[in-house]
Amino acid sequence: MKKIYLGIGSDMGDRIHNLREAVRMIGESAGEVLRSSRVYETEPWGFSSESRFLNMAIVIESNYSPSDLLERLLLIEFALGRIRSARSYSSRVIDIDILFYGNEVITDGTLEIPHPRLHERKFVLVPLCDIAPELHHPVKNKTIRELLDECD
Ligand code: PH2
Ligand code: MG
Ligand code: MG
Repeated sequence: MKKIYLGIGSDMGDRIHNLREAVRMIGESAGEVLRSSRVYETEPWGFSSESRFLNMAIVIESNYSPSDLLERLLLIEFALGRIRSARSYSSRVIDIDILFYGNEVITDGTLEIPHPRLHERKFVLVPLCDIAPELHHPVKNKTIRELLDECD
């Protein structure tokens, strides 16, 4: 069993409902949900938009391989009505990102774990710090709390 940290965000529709449904469906088809962070309202990062996000982080326990897990998370996004746009960042009903997969470092085209931009993003680090302040980033070689302290 691996401990896997996920970041979840929504800035369209009934945002809190979208987060709750995502967590419920992750528990049903991806792994056991061990802990959930609080939910934070955040400004859009990296693009401009009228709407604010709700963001949270959870940790699950699962035996699925990273690619099988990713496939399941994409199916959940799709089931909740996510339509992927050609633009890199845009508003979305739901986004579920794999932040950490155990302490593994994975780079194979579609999958990059740990998530390559998590250390730049307070909307990821703040919720993550709720549930795993001492979690060690295997590439940055720092804890989540340290990464959050350094993030501007
Ligand atoms: N996700 C992005 C880009 N920008 N900004 C906020 N506040 N929250 C997000 O979840 C988010 C974002 C790409 O996935
Ligand atoms: Mg994302
Ligand atoms: Mg994503």
